[in-house]
Amino acid sequence: MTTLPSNSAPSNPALSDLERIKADSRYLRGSIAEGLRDPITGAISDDDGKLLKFHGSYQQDDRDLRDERRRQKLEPAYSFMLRARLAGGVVTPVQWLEFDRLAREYANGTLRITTRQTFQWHGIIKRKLKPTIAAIHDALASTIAACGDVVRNVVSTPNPVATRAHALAYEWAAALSDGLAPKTRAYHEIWLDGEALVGEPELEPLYGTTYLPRKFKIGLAIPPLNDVDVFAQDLGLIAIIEQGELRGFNVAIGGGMGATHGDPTTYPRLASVIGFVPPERLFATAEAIVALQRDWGNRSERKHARLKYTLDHRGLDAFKTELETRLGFALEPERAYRFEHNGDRYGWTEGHNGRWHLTLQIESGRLADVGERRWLSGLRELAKVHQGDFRLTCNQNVIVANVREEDRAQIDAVVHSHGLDGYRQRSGIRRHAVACVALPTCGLAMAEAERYLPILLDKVEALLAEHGLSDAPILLRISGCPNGCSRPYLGEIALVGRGPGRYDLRLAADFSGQRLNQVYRENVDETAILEALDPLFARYALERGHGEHFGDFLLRSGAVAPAPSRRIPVEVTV
Ligand code: SRM
Ligand code: SF4
Repeated sequence: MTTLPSNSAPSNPALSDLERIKADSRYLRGSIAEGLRDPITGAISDDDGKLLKFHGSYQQDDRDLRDERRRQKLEPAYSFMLRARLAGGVVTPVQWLEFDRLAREYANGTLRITTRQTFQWHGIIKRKLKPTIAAIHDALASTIAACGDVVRNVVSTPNPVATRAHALAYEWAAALSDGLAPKTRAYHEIWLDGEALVGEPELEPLYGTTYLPRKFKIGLAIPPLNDVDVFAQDLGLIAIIEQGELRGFNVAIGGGMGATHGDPTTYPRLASVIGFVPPERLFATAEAIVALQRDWGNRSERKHARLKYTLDHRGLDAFKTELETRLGFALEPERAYRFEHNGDRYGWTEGHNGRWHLTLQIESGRLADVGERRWLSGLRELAKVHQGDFRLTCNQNVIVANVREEDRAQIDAVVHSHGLDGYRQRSGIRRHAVACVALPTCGLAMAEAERYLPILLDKVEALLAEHGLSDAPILLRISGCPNGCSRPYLGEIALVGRGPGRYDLRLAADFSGQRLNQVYRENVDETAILEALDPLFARYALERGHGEHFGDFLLRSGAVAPAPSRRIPVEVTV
């Protein structure tokens, strides 16, 4: 008798409710248009809320106000988060000025750079959603498929022109983002008053009527920089550049961060490298991987629907064999590569074409004007004078890119006058810290992240200073829940929210996004976190090797034991 593993779906599982919603939605239309016109409520229906994600928006409510509004018998303070689809995080100055205007006129007065190098606007009320999306469209950008069960915004190493091959790699990322986007006309009809199709069949050749089982993320890295965290992607592409020429891409599949506390059948996983393809085979390969996940992914249990679970349940070899059969060619053996780090390089760098690029640190990606920090205004002023473009990074920072030598002084002056040059003085850990949004907008947050990061950093910095470690570059990541939007499982130090003021403390990832960390203390408060870190910093200060990073030290010294290997049951068909 064959027993099914506990995390596999039953043999005839019912489809998840979202599969019904997608199938009935007429290619993502649902009744969104009608719901937007309903003046009685600031919300839309549950089903439409799920479909709205495919259009790039989430219905949220201000969680700081929930209890008070409940007491006053008012409906929650509903608003909408909107996310742009910006392949490779490229933004022109004209677009920047428009996005900034939308932030101030329609949203909560802030622009939020995300860990997938795009913008989010928070706090847009229902009747402003349509004009905001229309304005984004007029600025030659879109929000389609920024969320939902589709291929999301394709991320790419942002530093634009270190070599000509870097620019080419970015073009591939943009081509994948465009080519794998949904084709439904629903977006145009609902948001842009496009004509409804009459009599003509809707074409959605890749996705069909039910789209993918779950979100699908693609990222492209150019070694030695792993600034997109390529192993956290469903499909990670590692550009292989030899003698300045782009030869092709190593293909890595099945990365993902999301997990659920207390459920060992969910887990973060690093992508597995399965081979190499030359550039001319990239698109077909990516499309075939997406299509195979469309066909094999779990449509009953959304918790197990990402590609990582498809691979672990069906077997990596079985997936690769089916992929190559569908493609009609075999992937070549993977090529050698080496990553050095997954952070950003702050300050000025020179590109291959004599233009300059200035990377600025934006703490938690939040562009706002608060006190002395005039970051939203500063970037607006830069956009007014800048002749090149901007690049958002997956570490929530921004690069003022393609600056002429003669314009650098002017850029520096604006940066300085708006307090945007703080990266120069910040400690090593602050320069490498990433936090997800969490409260008050994220409906899934269990603990604070973005708002808590500066408070936590002050205390951790004080400890590091006591041990003479202020300059040590240590990757710190904090997420308000185990979904892992700041990719916390790749932090040398990470806090993953469990409840108000309580976190799992995880330690000992590496410095280049190639090793997951592990739980060191479960469900602890700030005092316990600092007490746990203090002796580890003391040992690191005294015992570290030359250039040895904190995460590597913790493992080598035995302060943290190596992670036990996880046994993943392969699903057996009975
Ligand atoms: Fe995320 C859900 C914010 C990157 C894994 N994520 C959410 C939602 C939409 C909450 C929700 O479903 O109601 C959050 C909205 C918060 C808010 O108020 O803005 C949210 N995720 C974010 C952002 C804004 C975090 C940030 O601080 O920058 C990032 C936006 C990316 C973008 O521009 O597209 C963001 N999310 C990520 C990443 C990192 C990445 O992709 O490199 C991950 C981990 C990688 C992965 O996908 O495995 C991530 N987000 C999740 C998950 C867990 C998915 C899973 O497989 O279990 C959820 C929950 C879900 O999908 O059910 C989630
Ligand atoms: Fe929200 Fe959790 Fe993602 Fe943070 S990690 S933004 S709390 S879903």
